[in-house]
Parts: sequence; structure tokens; C-alpha cells
Amino acid sequence: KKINLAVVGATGMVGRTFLKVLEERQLPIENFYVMASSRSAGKTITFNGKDYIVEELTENSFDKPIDIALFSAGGSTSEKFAPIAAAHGCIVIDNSSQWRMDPEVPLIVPEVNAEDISWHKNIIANPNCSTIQAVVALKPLDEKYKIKRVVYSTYQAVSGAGLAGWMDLENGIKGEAPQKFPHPIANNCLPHIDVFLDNGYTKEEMKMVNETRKMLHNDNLKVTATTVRVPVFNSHSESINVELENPFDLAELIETLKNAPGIVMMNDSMNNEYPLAQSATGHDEVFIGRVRRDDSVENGVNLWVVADNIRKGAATNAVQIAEEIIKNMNA
Ligand code: A2P
Ligand code: 11C
Repeated sequence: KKINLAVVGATGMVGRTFLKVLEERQLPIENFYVMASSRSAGKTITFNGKDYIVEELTENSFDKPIDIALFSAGGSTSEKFAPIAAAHGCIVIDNSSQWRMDPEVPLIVPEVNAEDISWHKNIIANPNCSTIQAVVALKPLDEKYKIKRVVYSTYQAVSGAGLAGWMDLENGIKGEAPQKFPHPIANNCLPHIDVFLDNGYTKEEMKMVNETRKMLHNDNLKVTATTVRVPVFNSHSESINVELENPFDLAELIETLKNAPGIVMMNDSMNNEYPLAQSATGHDEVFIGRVRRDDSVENGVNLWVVADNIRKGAATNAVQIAEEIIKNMNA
């Protein structure tokens, strides 16, 4: 069966990548709709060789039959319009942080917890980009060895902050002052992503903590994070330190990661082979390397994990969720 699909926020950075990934993966689409704010209404967007006129998102946008809507138009747009779409029987896959921690809303990475899709009430949340690539790496380790504690340190690209973040790096290299970030990002590392909270952490750091716990189904998992913006245009890199409950053989652990879904191992350090932001960009897999034992604890391991934050970290993951839904519809 072909479906009717809408992209909300189709003119944005993630929205445009939604279209690209939908084309590449050839989703079975009957009627296709592109929506954005009044600012873009009337513009033309090409999809699968056909022109579509951007519609303004309004309360009536979901009066027509739409099976699935991919939202990436900010938290407040999702807050208002996702429930309207859901009430009309449309399944919303929402890329904002608005619904992620709602106990009624499944938070999904298909390689990690596709089974949670079954209890959705027409809204499904797409996790934060830095959490998506981390849990793809952690899930196989949790299954085999049970995770005791996780320490995240991230090196995040400016594309995560949208077009404005991208321009701050591009213009910063030319010596211009920043518009988006509070300090120059060119030739700098900013230990500051999203806003600061009362506990001294940033919202990005707490997203990583809370979303990891939700997807690994362990509210008590010990996890902490330091998230850092670095002068890289695209793809997030992460150092992940993991303490496991059970002892492991390093070669076997590497093999476990290698055989897990969505992972590409690049673990030949002696030949200078390890994941890099430049080589991950444009791909949908999570790249893992520098796998080595952490001898400072009993069963510790260190990983270097890189992925395209706009693709696997946002658009591709959402389209994979849509594919799961379509599979279930046709089952
Ligand atoms: P528009 O282009 O009309 O402003 P980004 O994260 O790259 O800035 O993209 C944000 C996306 O969300 C854009 O497609 C933008 O549309 C859309 N958007 C922002 N605010 C609204 C809104 N109130 N209603 C619908 N779409 C919105
Ligand atoms: C960044 N991770 O790199 C953020 C962007 O919760 O979807 C994604 C924000 C979110 O700036």
C-alpha cells in the first residue's frame, strides 16, 4: 500500500534532508505534501522529479488524509500541531525535543528499540542527534554485557545548530563576529550546546542522559555527559567511556559491535584508520573505532563514535521509523 506523507518544516536544514533520504530510500508515497511557515508558503520544492508548492502549516493542514507526517519545524510548532495531526489519525514522527520524554510517546532508534513503536498514540519522537549515534553503539554492549555506567564527551558539528550555526563557522573563518553562538566558533571549542540549566549542565547534556535511559529502558542507568561545539561543519564525534557489569574479551566485544545493525567498524588504529567527521558525512551508518580497554575500572572500554548528525542523527532515523510503520501497516 502506498501512503500519503507530509514533511513539516520542508524548507529547513533537516527538512531538506528528509526529502533527499525519502527519494534515496524510495518510500512508497501516493500523495506528498510539503509544509512550512507563511514565510515559505508558495515556494516550489522538487521531489522525485516533480514540483510541489509549499503550504503554510495551519490548523486545517491535516483535514486531508495524511498517514505519516515528518516534523522538523521547532519545538513550539510541534507542541501545537503534532496533537492536531494525531487527532486526525496522522502518525507524527517528530524531530523536536518537545515530546521525547513524554511517557505516552515512544522515543525510537530502529536499531535499538523498534519494539516501542507498538505503543504509540500517533506521536513518535526522534531522539537528539548526539544520543542517536551513542545508543546505536551502546545497545549491543548492553545486551551482551549489561552497561553499568557511561561517560559521554562530545565534539559536535555546527550543522547541529542549523543554518545559523553553519554561517557562524563559515563567517568566523573570515574573521567576522558570531551571530548564533555566544563566542567565536572558528578556532575554538565551546563547552556549551543549547541552554544552561539550574544543575550546571546544558540542556544538550541532559538530553543525552535522559534519552539514553529511556531507550535502553533503564531509568537508573549511571550516565553523565559533557557536550562541546567544535569548528567542524558536519558530523558529530563522541568519546564514550563505558563500564560494563560483566567481564569481556576485547576481540569478542569488537566482533559484537561489528555484527550489530547500523554500525561500521573502523578500528585499525595502527594504519591510522578510525572514524572521522569528514568521512562519516553523507552516510547513514554509525562509525566506531579506537576501541580499547579502560584499565582504570574493572570492565571498562573506550569508544570513538562518529555519525552524520543531519542524516542518521535526524532525517535518516526519522525515515527509518516511517519505514517500520509502513512495514507494520502492510503486515
Ligand atoms: P520557514 O522556512 O518557512 O521559516 P531550520 O531548523 O533549518 O531553521 O528550519 C526550520 C523549519 O521549520 C523551516 O522549514 C521553517 O519554515 C519551519 N518553521 C519554522 N516555524 C514554523 C511555523 N510556525 N510553522 C511552520 N513551519 C515553521
Ligand atoms: C546540536 N544536538 O547539535 C543539537 C541539535 O534536540 O533535536 C538538536 C537539538 C534537538 O546542536
